[in-house]
Amino acid sequence: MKKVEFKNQLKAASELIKNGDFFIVTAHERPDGDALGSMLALGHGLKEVGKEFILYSGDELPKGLSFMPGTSMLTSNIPEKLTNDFVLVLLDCHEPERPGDMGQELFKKAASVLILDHHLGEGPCDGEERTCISIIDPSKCATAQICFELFKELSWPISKEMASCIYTAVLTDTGGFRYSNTKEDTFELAKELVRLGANPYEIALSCFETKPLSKLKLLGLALETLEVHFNGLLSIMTLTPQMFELCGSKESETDDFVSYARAVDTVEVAALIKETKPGLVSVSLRSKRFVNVAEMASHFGGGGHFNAAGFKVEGNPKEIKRQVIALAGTYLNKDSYE
Ligand SMILES: [Mn+2]
Repeated sequence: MKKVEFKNQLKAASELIKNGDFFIVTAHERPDGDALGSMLALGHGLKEVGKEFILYSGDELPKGLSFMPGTSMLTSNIPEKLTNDFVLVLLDCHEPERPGDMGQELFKKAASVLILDHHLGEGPCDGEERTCISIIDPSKCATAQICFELFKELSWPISKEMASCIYTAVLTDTGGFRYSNTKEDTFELAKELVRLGANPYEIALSCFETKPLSKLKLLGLALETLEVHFNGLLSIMTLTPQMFELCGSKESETDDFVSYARAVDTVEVAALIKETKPGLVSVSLRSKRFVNVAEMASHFGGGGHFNAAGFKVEGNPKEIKRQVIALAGTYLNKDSYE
């Protein structure tokens, strides 16, 4: 997104917020630190200026993110008699179905729509007659960075709570300032957030060093399944419903497992193949440098970023694994598959 266009869209978005009275704010399902951080930061801001709003998430709050200030504002209930007099704010995703069951309905009913996202892809605003503003900027390290810039455009004061939510989003979406989306302006943003009251040590402890034992036990089982293909260029880890049951752990606890597969020295592409319920398979893909895993995921109806993406399909996990290996092979320029 060009700078001028970004600035113009930001202005339009701030007008939409100033003029709106009632907002339904949501993000992609199985929300991560950026999805929740963006929602909560916006919630704090809307509350401060006296706007009515709902922060909707159909999922249970992931335990590891429950430290974020303002989680009591989240709800999984949308009033049944919903007038269409609301602004839908879609965060950290741009497809109306990404928030889960309610997504499409909210998108249909909304009087106007605002989308803030940093994933690759086009928003649904083309051809819309109502106000539909989408700011999709993959150059941003996190959606919360766009939120922060929007708050500045609105001249909202940024509280310690808002700063902490945004810092959490930035820290988690950059993998602790390690991923390729970490740039000069990421550190500038982080510096400003710390100045505004975010506590880097406490947030880092909460994000990375408060794992439930069940999660580490499950990670142990997952690591047992680690295998490599194409001379070590592709690594794959697998999780079955039985493993979840054995460890008493939840799907939300596996969000960073794929990074262990990616950490193998020879690896370019890593995949975590996870059968959460019998027949329901979700796959996380990561790459280090040259493979666009968002494009890989799009072959299965998914999407994401250049170096981090995923998809969810129904089917046999063994068959899906075979397909992932075959597809990865075409990206890793191999003549034959193992
Ligand atoms: Mn994000």
